Amino acid sequence: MTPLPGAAPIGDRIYPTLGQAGLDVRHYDLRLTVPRPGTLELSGEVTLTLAATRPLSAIALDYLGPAVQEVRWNGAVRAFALDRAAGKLRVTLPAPLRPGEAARLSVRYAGVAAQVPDALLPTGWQAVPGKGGAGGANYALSEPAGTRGFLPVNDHPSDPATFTVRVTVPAGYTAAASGLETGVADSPAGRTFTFEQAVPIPTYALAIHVNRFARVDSPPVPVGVGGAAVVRRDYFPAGLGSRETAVRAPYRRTGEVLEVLAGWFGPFPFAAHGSAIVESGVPALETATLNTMPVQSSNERVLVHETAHQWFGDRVVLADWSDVWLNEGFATYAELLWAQAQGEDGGAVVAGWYARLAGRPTRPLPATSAEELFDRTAYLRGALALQAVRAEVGDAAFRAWLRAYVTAFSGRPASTAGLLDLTRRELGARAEAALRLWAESPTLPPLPPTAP
Ligand code: LEU
Repeated sequence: MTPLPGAAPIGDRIYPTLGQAGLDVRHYDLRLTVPRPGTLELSGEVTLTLAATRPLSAIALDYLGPAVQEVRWNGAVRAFALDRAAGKLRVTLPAPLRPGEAARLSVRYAGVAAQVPDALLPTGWQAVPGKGGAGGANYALSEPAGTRGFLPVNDHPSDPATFTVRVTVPAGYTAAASGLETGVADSPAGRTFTFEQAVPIPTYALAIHVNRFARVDSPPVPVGVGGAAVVRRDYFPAGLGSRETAVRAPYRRTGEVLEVLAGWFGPFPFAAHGSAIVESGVPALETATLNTMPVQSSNERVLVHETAHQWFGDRVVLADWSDVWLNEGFATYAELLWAQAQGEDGGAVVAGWYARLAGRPTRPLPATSAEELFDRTAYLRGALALQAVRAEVGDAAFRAWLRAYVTAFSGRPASTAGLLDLTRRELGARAEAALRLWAESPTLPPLPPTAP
């Protein structure tokens, strides 16, 4: 189907249908009701505050979720077309939206959330049925493009936005979401938890959890922007039984993890940080301010990895999914920085990464298919590329370069080309060449040295 004029997708190299070119969603104000946790039933009302970077005659949001009941444009009811095959909710505008104008688009919907299939796993809204008559749980696990299964969005990381999320759940349940909790209110519909995510994040990084949780608050750590105190809270499912002590243990070190990583990457970019633990066999995900952590991934290494993604992925955002190594390589590299801060042998970590790549097919860092996005190249070759830069310039310049990258690309789409340019400017041609070899060579470059 040809897109409406003025509603072309962004043109992602891996997911060419995602997003709308020229659309800039500034804010999502979401009310979500989860009437029966553990099922996929939900209803939602979302108002997008949006702007255009080129004249738009129509809005085409990514959406695969429950039936749409009503769409409003600046408060007035408006016709819409739900194109299930294309995964788009299209609204033709009464007059083109011009650059510099802001508008509000509201969507009301209810029914059953769709799981969005991807190369690795079903993404989007997840349901964990309760055991033995007990209530179940729900959470979002949306990388790369699952948010559209339960929320109409401009579902591409190059358009990060702020969020207000209000989640209404039955009595006895707790909702958690990205950002600071700003209110809890009871009504006949249940209990409503409100969260403000005041710094823009990509749509896939939005955390939403519903469960019978124990919330554990910990002392804030002053590693935020300008020394701001970062609020800390973790959510543990009730009923972990004999596993509880082991599952909770790594999260006691979240404050130290923040301190070590902020020492390298610069201030923590958000107002809060912690983790919400889920009981299902999914991979961990770096949902903003609240890592989504499966029980079986509840260890320090994964906690460090997902926490590093708060800088790389959640604050520094991707221009294109093909460059996802910029997320995974930096987050994997953080595992080495943490190990070294614990007095461990960094050389062994780096050699271990290299051994897992040697003697197998390899590829340049930019991915060319969805199957490649989360492979060993993205994680391990990505991390080794950073070690090659560090080996070239030493720790002090490497630290300054990491911070310069975060500063230059906070809330701005990053790419391999952008990082190479920044490297040349900050560190010179030799460091750029070292990085470029790892980014572009069809073969595996030699093992970079590790200082003792
Ligand atoms: N970004 C995740 C990670 O931290 C992986 C994703 C496939 C859920 O490794």
